[in-house]
Amino acid sequence: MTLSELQRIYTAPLFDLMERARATFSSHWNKREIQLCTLLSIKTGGCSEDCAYCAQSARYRTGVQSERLMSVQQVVEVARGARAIGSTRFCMGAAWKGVRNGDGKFEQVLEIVRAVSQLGMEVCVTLGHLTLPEAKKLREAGVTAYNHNIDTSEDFYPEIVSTHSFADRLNTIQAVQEAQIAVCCGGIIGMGETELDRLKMLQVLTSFDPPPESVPINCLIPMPGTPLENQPPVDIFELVRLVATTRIALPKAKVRLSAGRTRLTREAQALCLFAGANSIFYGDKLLTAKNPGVDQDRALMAALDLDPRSPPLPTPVR
Ligand code: SAM
Ligand code: DTB
Ligand code: SF4
Repeated sequence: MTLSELQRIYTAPLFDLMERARATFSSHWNKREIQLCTLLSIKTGGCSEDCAYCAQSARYRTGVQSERLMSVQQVVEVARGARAIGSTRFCMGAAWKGVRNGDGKFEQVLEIVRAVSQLGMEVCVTLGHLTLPEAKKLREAGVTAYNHNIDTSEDFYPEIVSTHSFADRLNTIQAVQEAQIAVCCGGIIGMGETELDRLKMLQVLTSFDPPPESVPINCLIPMPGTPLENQPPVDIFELVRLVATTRIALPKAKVRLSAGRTRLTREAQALCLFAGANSIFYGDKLLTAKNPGVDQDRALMAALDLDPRSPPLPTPVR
């Protein structure tokens, strides 16, 4: 889609935009269903990169305790817990610049993936930069999706990160696609970018071939100690417009209402879910930040008559 097409969609009268997004959503998805995904930080803090939003960068004093890579057993235990509460996707994040084939840490991640992939959930990892050989190994180990966000427009990117480039992000995404792993790619709003930056980001997402399987839309959580700690919250109608425009531009993508739900009211979340968001992160914690509690999300789903997406049928044992 061109930027001007996206602008035309985005700037329509709000209720027209929502109606259109809703219609697109209903014709491509079961509109009563929502996917629950659980996140786990398998390696926390001490990251070499300087992403201005991130509590895990070693450059900022954020109070996040660095933790070594978790053991296979520890991760499997958390993953089982996620499955037990109804999550059908388990996403593991590591605070690294990237991973390299042959590295002991990467081998351990592969072990973790092999174990988690036995549990029957979608297995997503977000490990930073990689190239084709690493992507192929992850796929062989059982990864079904790789999360790597472009986060904002190419123009605004240098304002939030200096230790790697927008082009580096795209190269990783290309390697993931070449290895035939589903791409989960989205961004953050509320970092000081303009609405045009957000649409430019969306324009890049629509140019992916194939289009991203999932698009996380994060609202900045202003983590204390980071350069963005004082950013004001985003306007709810700007968020709804972006969700709706994403649904229209990428009808088959799972649109995830991701970080920052603790600052959204139930009504605000309902508008986003009406406009075509069909997935949330579920569980008390994101990577290092708070997420609404499980009980609160259960109550929200009940109030909105949404059902968690059913897990895939287990493969019969012969
Ligand atoms: N190190 C890997 C990377 O950079 O891709 C993976 C982990 S990183 C924490 C994953 C994504 O979480 C980021 O791309 C960003 O979109 C989101 N994120 C991180 N901190 C956030 C914050 N404070 N508020 C909202 N989203 C955040
Ligand atoms: C994504 O786009 N959002 C998730 C997931 N991908 C890895 C991470 C949100 C992190 C929020 C900040 C934190 O927990 O430190
Ligand atoms: Fe490191 Fe990822 Fe955080 Fe950037 S977003 S500082 S790469 S963990």
